[in-house]
Amino acid sequence: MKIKNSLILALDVMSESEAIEICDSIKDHIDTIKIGYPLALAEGLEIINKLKDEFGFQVICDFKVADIDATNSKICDETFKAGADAIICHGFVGTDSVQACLDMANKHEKELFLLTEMSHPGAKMFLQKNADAIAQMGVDMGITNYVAPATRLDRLSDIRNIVGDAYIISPGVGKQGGDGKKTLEYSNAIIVGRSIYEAENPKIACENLIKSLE
Ligand code: NUP
Repeated sequence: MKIKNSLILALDVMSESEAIEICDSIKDHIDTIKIGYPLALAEGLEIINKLKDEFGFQVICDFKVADIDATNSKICDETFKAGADAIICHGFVGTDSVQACLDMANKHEKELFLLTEMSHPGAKMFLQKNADAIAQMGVDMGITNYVAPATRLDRLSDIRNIVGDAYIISPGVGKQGGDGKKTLEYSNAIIVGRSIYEAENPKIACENLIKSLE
């Protein structure tokens, strides 16, 4: 996936009108939007095509798919049918569950991102202990896209070493404390939400962030 300015907007706002207003202000700088449960539950999956049609964005659906294989297939199928260019799934559920997501992504000729270690403090409790194995599972399965944390660069670096030249996108820059420029030493793109959409002027926040990455 090619991502303008190596910057993905996490659009976790709660209404279409807010989403459109923010997208309109940042559209010159960003071409890839990540939506998750907040906006999808508030406005339905139709929001995906609205964002694509109005702005020409690529849309990544952050649904952290984590069910049995049969259910994962259905979740991914519906998401891709609704227009998503990519979906994020969890890895801790194991090969069969992740394979179901990969098969559905391949069927629709879309992308799958495998979430390895999460960026928040709670990820240290359970997920971190298995994150290297999750990344290795992804490599063994031929997965070429990963999500890994901007908040722990040592862990991001470890995951980079495991996945080689695969594509990594990283959340946790800004509000969660991660540094964008340092993150991009290991990662292909950063995911930023609140520091942009909660800013008084999202466009300027975006421009300042992009400058800080140079
Ligand atoms: O490990 C993860 N951490 C994380 O923050 C995996 C994620 N998908 N996210 C998402 O990235 C989170 O749900 C939010 O949509 C975005 C970060 O937003 P912010 O902290 O920049 O506001």
